[in-house]
Amino acid sequence: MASSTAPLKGEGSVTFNPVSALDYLPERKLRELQLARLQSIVARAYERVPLYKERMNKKGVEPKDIHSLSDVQLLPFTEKVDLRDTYPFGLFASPMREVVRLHASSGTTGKPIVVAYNQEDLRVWSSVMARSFAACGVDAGDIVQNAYGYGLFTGGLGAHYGAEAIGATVIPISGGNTDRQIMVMKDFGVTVICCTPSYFLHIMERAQELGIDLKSLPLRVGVFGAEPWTEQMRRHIQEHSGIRAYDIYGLSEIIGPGVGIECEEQAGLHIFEDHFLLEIVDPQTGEVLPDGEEGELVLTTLSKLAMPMIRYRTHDITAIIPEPCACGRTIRRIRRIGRRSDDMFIIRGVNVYPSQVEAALLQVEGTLPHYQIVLTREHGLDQMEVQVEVTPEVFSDKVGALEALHKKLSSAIEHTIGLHVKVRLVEPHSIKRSEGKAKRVIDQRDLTH
Ligand code: DLL
Repeated sequence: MASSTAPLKGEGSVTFNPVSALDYLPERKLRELQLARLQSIVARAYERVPLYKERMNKKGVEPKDIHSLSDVQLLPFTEKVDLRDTYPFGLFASPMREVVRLHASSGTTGKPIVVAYNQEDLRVWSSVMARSFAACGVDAGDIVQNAYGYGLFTGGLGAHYGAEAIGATVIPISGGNTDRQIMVMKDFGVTVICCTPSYFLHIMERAQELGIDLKSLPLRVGVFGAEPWTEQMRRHIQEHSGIRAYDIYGLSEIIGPGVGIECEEQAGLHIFEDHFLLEIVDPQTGEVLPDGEEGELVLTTLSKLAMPMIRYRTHDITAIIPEPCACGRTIRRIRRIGRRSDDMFIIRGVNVYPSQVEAALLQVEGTLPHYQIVLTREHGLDQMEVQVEVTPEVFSDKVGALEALHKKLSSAIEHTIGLHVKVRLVEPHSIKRSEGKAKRVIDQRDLTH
């Protein structure tokens, strides 16, 4: 008779081996694997998705023309608007009965974009997320509080299955209800938190108000992503909460979280190159740039079956780090994504990115990392106001301290962006906190005039 602890039929070991050999393949092997997968995914896309076939025919290229990895450059780009134009299911390469999951990402305007997974795609997604957790030192002994939103957003379920795959204990708490997050973190002995960096700031602040010192808890790792954040922000988080904060990157169109992550070196994000082919292109011309140069990240999914993405323009700005990483992984790294080519705004002719403002603010003592940028237009002239919260000590201090701080901030921002802008010091708590992706820029300009 089978013992009661024997696995049931079809039930194997569910625990993923965290040290994935795929992270350490010899360069030549990795490129061979990429090429074989590229050839097969391009053929699949061509045969099954009318938009790809049409575009490739127009460029006079066929799947059989892909002989080397650089032949990817023969292929047409795919853009977010292509997902919108084919809404909801037009880019699917699997019949609906094979599709087992849909996610959607809402844009700022109009209809969301819809993405699809079949069983194999979900397996790949769990495995890249498992490798992501492993890269930042998370393992079966960890208790993971998953505060990414569950639902159509890919963050929740993506992190969930990856953490389960390495055998960690997952708490599927989702985002929001910050007091409960803190109670759970404390009472369940949480060691790993997953959420956006801006939401973690909110958790830190609330914990302090409740008199809970995060440094005294077992919490040791944060897996933060889904929005841009800076090195200065990492430093702030690590210093004030006593954890190691890792940057994780991904996007719904490609798979969700798990396209890349930092390892324990915290020196750039390793991309899981066996599943995602990366290129950096000039955002204006689309021309491929050499390694090390900054440009727009373009990704091709090498194994996604239900919805392959060919040369997808992410609009995320980064660069390939050509040097090998000290951790020994052979999959290459990209620099932290500080900005998108489309989150830039132009003030009086100067290009400004929110991340530049964040970096400048966090250099100055006496402010809190809660800020927003308000754009207005007065008498036809663009105005930019940076609202930043100050610490309660500074706020309750004499006017002198506030004035000195104001001066320091104005000059730090001016120094970084080359423009003199309005700075408004605001009371602690007056800026809306985010539970997911933070909205840093409020554009009140009426651009129709
Ligand atoms: O944000 C997937 C995700 C969930 C990533 C949880 C990491 C953690 P989308 O909602 O489709 O997917 O948004 C994708 O968010 O193109 C970037 O502009 C931005 N983004 C994601 N991760 C980072 C990051 C998820 N680590 C878009 N740094 C991407 C900077 C990021 N920006």
